[in-house]
Amino acid sequence: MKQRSFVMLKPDAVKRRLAGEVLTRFEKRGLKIIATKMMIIDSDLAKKHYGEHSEKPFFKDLVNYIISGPVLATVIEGEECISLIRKMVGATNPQEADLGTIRGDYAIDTGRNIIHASDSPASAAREISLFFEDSEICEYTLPDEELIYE
Ligand code: YYY
Ligand code: MG
Repeated sequence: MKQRSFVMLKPDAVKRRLAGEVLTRFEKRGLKIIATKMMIIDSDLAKKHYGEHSEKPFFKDLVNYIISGPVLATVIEGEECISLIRKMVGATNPQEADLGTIRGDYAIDTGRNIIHASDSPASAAREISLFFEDSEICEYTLPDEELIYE
């Protein structure tokens, strides 16, 4: 099933000049970027985005960190792409992330783990609507889709 996932390159990724490299991984996999924008998010949006963690001890640091610099908010589309992207991203704690995953290749600390990706269809829908208007999402066909999909 075709899915959309919300992917966000965190301030460490942008400031370490890794944004292009990380997006390239998704492009090379055959996934389609259908929206992206750089933004400095305010604490209201950050708290909503990470609402499920509001009672966790790391919540305050997480919010302060995610508003500390620019993020690249992105929507990616592809067959079953929510779980596919989570596999490409790797474990939350980069120390436990396999080599070859984004976090396993570029990150060291949990609190600076480069990237966010939706963990379910429900969170993808919620997160995409938090960050994007429908009019900001671009529907188009890739010329090589028949080489990517059966
Ligand atoms: O979805 P994912 O980003 O892999 O992990 P979550 O459990 O949703 O946590 C969101 C975010 O919170 C994580 O990417 C880093 C931060 N965090 C933390 O700082 N310390 C923890 N023990 C767990 C998560
Ligand atoms: Mg999560």
